[in-house]
Amino acid sequence: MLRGLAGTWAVLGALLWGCGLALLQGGMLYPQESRSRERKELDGLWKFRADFSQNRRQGFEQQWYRTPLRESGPSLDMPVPSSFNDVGQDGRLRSFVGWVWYEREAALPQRWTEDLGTRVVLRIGSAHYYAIVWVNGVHVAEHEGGHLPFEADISRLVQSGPLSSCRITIAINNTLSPNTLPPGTILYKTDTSKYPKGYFVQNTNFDFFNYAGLHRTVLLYTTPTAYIDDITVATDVDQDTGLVNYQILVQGSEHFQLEVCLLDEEGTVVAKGTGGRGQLQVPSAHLWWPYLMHEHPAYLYSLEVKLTAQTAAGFVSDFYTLPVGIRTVAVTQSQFLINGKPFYFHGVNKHEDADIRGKGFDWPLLVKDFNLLRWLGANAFRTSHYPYAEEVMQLCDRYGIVVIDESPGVGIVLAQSYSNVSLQHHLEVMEEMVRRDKNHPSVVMWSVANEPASFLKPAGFYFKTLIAHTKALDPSRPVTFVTNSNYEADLGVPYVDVICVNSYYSWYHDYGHMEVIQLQLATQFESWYKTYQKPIIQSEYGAETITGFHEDPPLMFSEEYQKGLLEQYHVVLDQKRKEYVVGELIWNFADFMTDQSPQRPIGNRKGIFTRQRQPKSAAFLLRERYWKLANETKCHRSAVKSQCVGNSPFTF
Ligand code: GCB
Repeated sequence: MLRGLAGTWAVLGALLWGCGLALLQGGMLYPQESRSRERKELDGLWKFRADFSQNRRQGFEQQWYRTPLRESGPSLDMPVPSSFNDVGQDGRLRSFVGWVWYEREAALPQRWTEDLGTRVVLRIGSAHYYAIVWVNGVHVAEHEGGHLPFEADISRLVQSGPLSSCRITIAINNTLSPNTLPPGTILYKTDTSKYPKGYFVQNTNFDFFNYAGLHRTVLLYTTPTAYIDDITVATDVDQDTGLVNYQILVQGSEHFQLEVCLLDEEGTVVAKGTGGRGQLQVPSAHLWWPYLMHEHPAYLYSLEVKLTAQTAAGFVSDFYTLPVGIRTVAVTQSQFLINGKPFYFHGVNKHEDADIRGKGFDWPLLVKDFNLLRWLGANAFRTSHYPYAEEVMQLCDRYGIVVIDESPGVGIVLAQSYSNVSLQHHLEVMEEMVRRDKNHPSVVMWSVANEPASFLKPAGFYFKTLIAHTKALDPSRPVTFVTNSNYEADLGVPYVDVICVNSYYSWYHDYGHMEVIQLQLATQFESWYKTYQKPIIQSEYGAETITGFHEDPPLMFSEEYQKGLLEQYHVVLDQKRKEYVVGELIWNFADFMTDQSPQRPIGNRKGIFTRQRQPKSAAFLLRERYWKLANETKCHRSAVKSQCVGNSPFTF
């Protein structure tokens, strides 16, 4: 039964396409400029105030959203996008839990406020965690969840009077409870001999700092009042013909025409269609291949969509262009196939994390990270442990970096976090995530969670429901969650397509004993495979390493120990990848910030790069390995084996 599920999955995917995503209300297309659309970023300095009052509710009691923030008290300058935690000198703000208030005046182009045929939308890329938004004191949106975008149509508000600007106020609460994703608990310390009155701490069960604030761009954009609300593409390949199945949703008019046009990278039209749903056929299609798997990886077509709609004001047009990569994904009992060829994930786990800005989006950091990934020869990463910025996904599409797209379901370990309330929220988060990322060819698998207590009784129903829901939303991709439970006790793994397993042999146990790694890792793989006959990814492994610490023979925390531990893993990975192991993702790409604890010397140091993105010795080891693996893949496929010489990074 289990084996059957994995095997038929690819076929079912194609058949079910079109029924998927029915549950989602409305689209969340990336806001882009076009002939019919403008965008105005509101990045820069915002006014900011943390509500330090005892109950953290002074802002609501005094209605800070009603008037400019400067009128209700002092405020700070706060950069957006950025976490608020690390930019100041006030230690209380770094660890603040509760409501913070952001405010910004935006000047609006005259046409936006006067042309009633224009729709003005406020879009917030990521506000961690719960956000309430007002425009000119009027409540316009509320959103739960820190890593996915949300929007409000503010046309009526900005077009109802002679306005040239609008005041945007956003209150954000970073408190995590057993029902949020990720979950957390607030613990009140009531022993007055030890703690002041009302003292509480935020506890979490994940290993990264709970940075908060406006982490991604806040912007205003326009569309006509009749507009392209959503586009869904799912691609397939028949012999050498690429098939692009598309579905387009329109809002604002019932009387409209849609024209679609697919262009290749040279700008030549290769296929055309009309209507809200259809299939485009591309003879001799250039497929989207992962980095290092093809001479021309990451080939992207452009799907140009034109809407012509009748509105009360006459005919309007809307234009949207979606990058499209034609590729297939399938899973067998022992392989992960991209375009029908075995794909081996050799890559990293990441975090959105850096000095000062915390989780704030930053272009230089992003470009540096992608340059490092390509230098390393990494062909994949997992968005551990939450969805990353949309711009990250776009670069993955463009560079051919394959993504396991993970939800913020990290640290689900309390019984309460398996309640119906939690499950309902998790289902909604998956809807938002699939809605946002469904069209990225780089995304090849959804991960619904990381290291949940999947041995607890309710975990079976929880993961069965969650995975089924995700598959209903998107039948075209496999679904997994990342486990560290025992293979006999795990109640969620029966429902995944690929088993992703984390282990830290000779790190969290058998400290210093690297000699046990090979046996323990081989046992791990064999146990899982014998039980499930599904492909396996080593989704985390690694060792804490303080850059510049050297010990030979290797001791824990030294660069030599990190290298040595990795080498032991690689011996077994090299055996098992010939059988059913389909990937290895190092923990972690770079050092990152965590909560303070005796095990974390200013954050987690398992990066192969420092937090400032400088390589540790292990980075060079992995670089050699990843390029070698890439060369091997190429050699397997190459008709002329003599083209593959040596293992040097520079032969590819
Ligand atoms: C894990 C977690 C990851 C941690 C890592 C560690 O298993 O998935 O979030 O940071 O271990 O370093 O302990």
